[in-house]
Amino acid sequence: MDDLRDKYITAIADAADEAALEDIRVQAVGKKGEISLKMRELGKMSAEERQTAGPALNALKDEINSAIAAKRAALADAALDERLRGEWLDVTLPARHRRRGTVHPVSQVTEEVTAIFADMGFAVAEGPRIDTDWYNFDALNIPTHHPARAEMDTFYMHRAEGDDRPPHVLRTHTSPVQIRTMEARGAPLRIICPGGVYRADYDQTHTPMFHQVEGLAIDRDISMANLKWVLEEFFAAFFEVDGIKTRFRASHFPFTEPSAEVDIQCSWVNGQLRIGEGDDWMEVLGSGMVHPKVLAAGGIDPDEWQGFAFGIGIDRLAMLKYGIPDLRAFFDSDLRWLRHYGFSALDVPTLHGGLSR
Ligand code: 2U9
Repeated sequence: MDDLRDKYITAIADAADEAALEDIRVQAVGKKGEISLKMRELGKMSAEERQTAGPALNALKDEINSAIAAKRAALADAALDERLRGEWLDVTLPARHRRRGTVHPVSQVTEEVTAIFADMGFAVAEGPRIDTDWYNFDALNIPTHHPARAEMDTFYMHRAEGDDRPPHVLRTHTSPVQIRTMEARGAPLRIICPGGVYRADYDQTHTPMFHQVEGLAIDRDISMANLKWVLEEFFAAFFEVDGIKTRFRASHFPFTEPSAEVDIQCSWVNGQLRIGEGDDWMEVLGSGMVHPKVLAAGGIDPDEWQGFAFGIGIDRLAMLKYGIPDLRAFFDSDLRWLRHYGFSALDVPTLHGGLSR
């Protein structure tokens, strides 16, 4: 019995892999294995011999089975160790430099604008790019036959004959997001709405999809003076020039009254634009006090609340700040262009770090 034990325990310890181990198991405790055959011989023994040989054989069988289970676990551990050694990766190595991606200028400028307005207490609100004509037009005081609808070169979603659901459009501005946020959250409110918008227009300064950020601040005593301060803070932070001069020119938008287009001080030196110096003016955005009808459409009582709103083109801001000449290149997906104008993924804009290091 001892010889049998030594033979199998040694063989199990020496087994190189799972297959060798299985061979040993079959040889020892399989149906026709050496120990199973010995157990069958118990019948031929005297009762006395059986009394000692029976339990001893059972104990040996148990010992061999446990040794096989332990060895199987050890082989699995060793296989896992081997695999982990092969798949080892140093996550502290620097990122590869070849074929690295870049942050698109539109994304970079959206982050910059968001950081500046967040610092002034504006939260970001988002909404659907496909919306009903009520949210995109009617709620903004642009009724069905208003010329502003025609001017916006709207993309209408296809509707089957007899479909009586309200017409849907690709939003022509982010303003429907403000209406939805007014409905959902009520006043007071201080939000910016960045995102893509759509108009059927295409030339050097227009693409059918472009980006806007619109702002809305509603409270009991908000005025144009608050608007002016917020915008001047924004220009100073965004263009990184202190005390930049602004000019508010009376204008007209259906959704604001009074309305103003806002210019910033600039100069042209040898065909190059310089912002924040000189005696020229550059138009950068539209703004005004929210029209009472628009407040009412958003479920806010215009006798109790008032607010300012403004709209800026993000792509245009990116062109101005980073000297990009043609808007169409933003959406060509030309990798050489993206590598030239794109930003490192690690260059996250923060106010304390300087927005455009
Ligand atoms: C609500 C109320 C008022 C948003 C405004 C403008 C003026 C504006 C243009 C700037 C350049 C669009 O991207 S652009 O072509 N926008 O001139 N936008 S006031 O007024 C709102 C918006 C929402 C509820």
